[in-house]
Amino acid sequence: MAFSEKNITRIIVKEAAKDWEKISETDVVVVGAGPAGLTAAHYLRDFGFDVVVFERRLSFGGGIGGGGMLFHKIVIEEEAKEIAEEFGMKLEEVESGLYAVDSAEFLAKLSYYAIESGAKVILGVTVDDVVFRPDPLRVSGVLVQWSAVQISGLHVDPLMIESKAVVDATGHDAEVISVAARKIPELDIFIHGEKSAYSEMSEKLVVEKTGKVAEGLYAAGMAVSAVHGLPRMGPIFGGMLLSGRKVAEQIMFDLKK
Ligand code: 48F
Repeated sequence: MAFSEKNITRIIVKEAAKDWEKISETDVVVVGAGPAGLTAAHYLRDFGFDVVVFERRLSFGGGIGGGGMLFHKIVIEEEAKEIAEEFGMKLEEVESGLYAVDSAEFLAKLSYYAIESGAKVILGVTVDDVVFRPDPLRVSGVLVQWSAVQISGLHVDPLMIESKAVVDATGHDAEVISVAARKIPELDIFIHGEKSAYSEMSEKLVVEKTGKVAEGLYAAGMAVSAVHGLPRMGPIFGGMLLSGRKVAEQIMFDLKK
C-alpha cells in the first residue's frame, strides 16, 4: 500500500472539516469532559440527541484523575451505584453504602461510554461565550476557540456553534453560565459561588438543583454548586453521575415537548 505525507494531511483536514460542518448545528453542546459532562453526554445520546462535548484540555476526566489529593481512589455512594455499574465499573464496598473505585478506571470507563454512545468529544477547545436570541430570550449556542490560541493571547475571533441546549459542566467556576450572567443581564442569573465542604448535604443538593438556569442553558456537576451557592464535597463522585443523568433527562423533557 503506497501513501505519502500529503495523504495523511488531506485525511486529517477533510475529516475534521466534515465533523466541524456537522457540529456547527447540533442538538446539545456539553462544555467540559469531567464526570458530569461525560455522564450527561452518554445519556443525551441514549435519548437520541446529537451531542458534542468541548473540552479545554487535551485529556478527559476533569477532576477525576487527581483522585483524592492524588491518592488514586475516588468514593461513590449507594445512590449512584447503579449508574457506575451501568458504566461497567467494579465497585468495592468499603464502608456501609460507600464504594471505592480507582480514579483511572472511573476516568477510562466514563470516557469510553460517552464515546461509545456516539457523543463527539473535541479536545483542546475552550468555550468562551454563548450565542443568544431575544423574543423569546434564550441561549442558542456557544463560541469556541482553540485553547492554544487562548493561552497564547493572540487576538483571533472564535467560531460559533448553534444548539438547542448548552450544558455548563465546567466544574467549580461555572464558566459558561458566568459569562452568560455577565454579558446578558436580561437572563437575570446570579452566581452565588460555591461554599466550603459539607459533603453529604452537597451530594444531595447538587442533584436537586441540577437543571435549567435560563432557556437553553443548563448546569450540571460542580457548576450547579457555583451557581446556587452549595457546599463542596471533595472526592466523592456519585453526585456528579446523578447530576449528569438528571440534566440529560431534563433536556430530553424540555426538547421533546
Ligand atoms: O472540574 P470537572 O471535573 O467538573 P465536574 O464534572 O466534576 C467535579 C469533580 O471533578 C470534583 C468534585 C466532585 O467530586 O468536586 O472537582 O463538575 O470537569 C470540568 C471540565 O471542564 C473543562 C475542564 O478542563 C474540565 O475538564 N472546562 C472548564 N472550563 C471550560 C472547559 C471551558 N470554558 N471550555 C471547555 N472546557
